[in-house]
Amino acid sequence: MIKLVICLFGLLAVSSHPYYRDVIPNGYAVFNPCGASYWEAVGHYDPNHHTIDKNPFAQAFAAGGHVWTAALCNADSDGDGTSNGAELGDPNCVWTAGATPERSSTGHPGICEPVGSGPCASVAFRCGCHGHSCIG
Ligand SMILES: [Ca+2]
Repeated sequence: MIKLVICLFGLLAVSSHPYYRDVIPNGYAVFNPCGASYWEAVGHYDPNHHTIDKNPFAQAFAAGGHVWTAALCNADSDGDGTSNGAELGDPNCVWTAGATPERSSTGHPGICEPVGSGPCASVAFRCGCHGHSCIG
């Protein structure tokens, strides 16, 4: 019985969110506009936690069946003027799972950058702020 529980727990662990990071370019090294470390919870507004609220990139990723497609790559999910592919290091949208991306991630595909200014001035998200109250 204990072995069964451990096995089920293991299955849950591998089927949770970190898997998604394997199917987007630089999924484990996504640029963090709010700090020096990578943005770990890529689909969320909190860089370190899988909060309930999903950012626009996560919503588009889910709508497309959690697959890195040319359409998702070319889209600008967060509306900051730079495509998801360019932000994640696949500017030509040629990356496939397991391959080395063309370059490093230089932006976050679900966080409008620069945070709080330019095209993002009207976006409620601010660094250090997450949850419904600050997404607006
Ligand atoms: Ca962005």
